[in-house]
Amino acid sequence: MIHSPRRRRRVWSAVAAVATAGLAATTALVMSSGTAQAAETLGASAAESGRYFGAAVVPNLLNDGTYSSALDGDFNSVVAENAMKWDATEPNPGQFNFSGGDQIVDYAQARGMEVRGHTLVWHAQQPGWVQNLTGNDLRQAMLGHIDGVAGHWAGDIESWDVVNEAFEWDGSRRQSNLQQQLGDGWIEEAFRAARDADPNAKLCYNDFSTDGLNPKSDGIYDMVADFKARGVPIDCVGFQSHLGSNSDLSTYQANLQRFADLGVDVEITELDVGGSGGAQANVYRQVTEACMAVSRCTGITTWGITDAHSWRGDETPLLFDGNYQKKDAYYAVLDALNDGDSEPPPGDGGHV
Ligand code: 9MR
Repeated sequence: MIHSPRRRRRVWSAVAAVATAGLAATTALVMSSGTAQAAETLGASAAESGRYFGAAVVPNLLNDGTYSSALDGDFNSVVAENAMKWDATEPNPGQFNFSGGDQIVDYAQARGMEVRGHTLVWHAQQPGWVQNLTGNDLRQAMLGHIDGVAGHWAGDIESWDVVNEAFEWDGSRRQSNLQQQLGDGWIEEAFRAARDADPNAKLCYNDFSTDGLNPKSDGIYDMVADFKARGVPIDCVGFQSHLGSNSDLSTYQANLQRFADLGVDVEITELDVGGSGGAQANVYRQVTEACMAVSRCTGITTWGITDAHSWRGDETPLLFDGNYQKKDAYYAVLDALNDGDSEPPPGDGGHV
């Protein structure tokens, strides 16, 4: 298949990234009144250890000045909350619509931000025409979708969530249409197709409720170990991390580390924490510290920017409140990214 020529943009985005990073570093040095190294935005702080700090975004909101100011001010990576999913990108067989995703990629490249890809194959948000396919028709649809979408953005995407949420809590495979129609091999077929379509993107498996050593993360661990042993292309595992203030994170870091020890990167891909105040901030801090402690944890993405636009908005789970004010959780993350060297929040006597 001949894909549109987005690939050449990588060079320009790299130039822009260097320029932006340089500016950010200079600004941080000039503005910091405390320790010289503590950067003052999430993105710049993460970048100091070679990591990214990202947010899930919605194309329409990129035109909202308050939203885009918050995004530009603190984040150096974006992912489409919905715009790159199967229902959005291939509403009819072989007929692609890249408009929302293109808007996000263009926005990011103009600012030197990285782009994560989410998600090529998932049991949810499939267009109607896919839901009724069986056997080899479904296989061909899946492979054609991966070729079309990953091919279109080839060279633009840092890491793709190739397969999303294919496991159950007990570590068994989810009995989706993909699993039932295509059998166990469908996940590796998807990864091989993604590698062919975009050899430059890192390829991730992504899931939720994998926030520690548990039967579900065990099942995924076994799959990744098997892929690595047999040379199936996989580069990273995404830990969504949809959490609450009471989440038990006692084995969170150990879980990240055991995956990293298999030879894949790990990424926190959809972080949000229901709650408020210090309890919420503490969970955010623990997640950030865990990522910082695992050298192969390459970055953190929060599943949105502001509580005003969140899939679980009534739980106020994000770093900025509904009026775009930075919350305790924001300062906890910033401080953890700076290894405890951040300035305290305005009007606060000490660290969160
Ligand atoms: O945040 C997304 C929401 O706007 C959509 O309605 C929903 C549809 O299933 O998907 C949400 O994003 C999900 C993500 O793609 C995969 N992990 C769970 C996320 C929250 O449901």
